[in-house]
Amino acid sequence: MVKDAERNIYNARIKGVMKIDGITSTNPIAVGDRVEAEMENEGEHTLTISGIEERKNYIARVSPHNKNQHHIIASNLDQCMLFATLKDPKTSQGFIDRFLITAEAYHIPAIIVFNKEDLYKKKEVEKFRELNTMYEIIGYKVLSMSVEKNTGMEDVNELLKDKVSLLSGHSGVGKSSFINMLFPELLLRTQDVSGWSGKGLHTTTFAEMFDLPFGGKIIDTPGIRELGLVDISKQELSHFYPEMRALINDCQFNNCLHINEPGCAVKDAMLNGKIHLERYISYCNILETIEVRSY
Ligand SMILES: Nc1nc2c(ncn2[C@@H]2O[C@H](COP(=O)(O)OP(=O)(O)OP(=O)(O)O)[C@@H](O)[C@H]2O)c(=O)[nH]1
Ligand SMILES: [Mg+2]
Ligand SMILES: [Zn+2]
Repeated sequence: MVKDAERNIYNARIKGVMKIDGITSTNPIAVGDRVEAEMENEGEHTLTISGIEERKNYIARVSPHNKNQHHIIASNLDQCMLFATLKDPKTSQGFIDRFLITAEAYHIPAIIVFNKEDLYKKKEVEKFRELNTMYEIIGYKVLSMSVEKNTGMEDVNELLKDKVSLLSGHSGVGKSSFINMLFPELLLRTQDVSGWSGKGLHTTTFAEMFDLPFGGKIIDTPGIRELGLVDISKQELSHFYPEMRALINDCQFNNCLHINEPGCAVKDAMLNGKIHLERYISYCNILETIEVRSY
C-alpha cells in the first residue's frame, strides 16, 4: 500500500523486476520506502511502482525462511523501539541484545520499552531494575509502561513525537495494543495471550506505518521470534557493544575476540565490574552462534 502526500491510500504493485542496493533481500520494497509510482487505475485507486528513492537507512535481519537472504524490516527510520516484556511473554536478555546489536550495526538509535508493568510482582520489579541500570549505563534509553493500565505511556509518546519510529519485539508484547491506544478509531487486531504457547502465533501479519496524531510516524510490525544477525563477523561483534567498543583499542591483540587472549582490556573490564557480567555472557553466547565463513 502506498500513501501520497495528501494521505490518500492506494493499492500498488511493482513494475517488472527492481534490484536495489545490490543486496539480496526477500522483499524489494519495505515499509518506510519512498517510491515513484504511476496511476494504474484511478477508479480502483491502484498504482504501479516504478522506482524507489535511495534509502537514508534501513534495518534488516536474516530471513526466517532462508538464512542466505536478508529481510528488510523497515527503511528511512529515525529510531527503533524494542517492546519487551518480563512476563506473558518473556523477552530474554539475549533477544534484547541481538536487537541492540542489529540497531548498532545499521546505525539506528534504539530504545527499550518494557510493557505490561501491571503484571510485575516482586521478582519482575527487581529484574526490571537490574536491566534498566544495565542498559542505561551503556547509553540506551529504557522506559516502562502498561498499555493496559495506561501508565508510563506519556514518556513513550514524547520520544515518538516528530520522529519515524519502528516498533519491534516478540509476538504478544503489545505493539498493536499500544498503537490502538494512540488511534482508538483504528482497531488493529490484537490477541489475547492467555494460553500463549510461544509458537506460531502472530496477530499482526504485515508491517504498516501510521501518521501519529502529535507528529511523526510509527511502524507496527509482526512479532519476531528470533533475530538472525545479518553479516556480522566474529571480529566485528564487540564493536556493536558500546561499552566494549570504547576499550577495543586497549587490547593487546588487534584481532582480540575477548575470550582467552592475554592482555584483553574487555575481559579485564568485565572482571573489574566495569562491563556487566550478563552483557559479557550474552556477547560470548552470540559470538558462538556466528559462523565463520570461508570465501
Ligand atoms: N497485562 C497486560 N496486557 C497487555 C498490555 N498491553 C497489551 N496487553 C495484551 O497483550 C496481548 C497481545 O497484544 P498485541 O498488541 O496483540 O501484541 P503484538 O505485540 O501486537 O503481537 P503480534 O502482532 O503478534 O506481534 C493482548 O491480549 C493485549 O490486550 C499491558 O500493558 N498489560
Ligand atoms: Mg500486533
Ligand atoms: Zn580483548
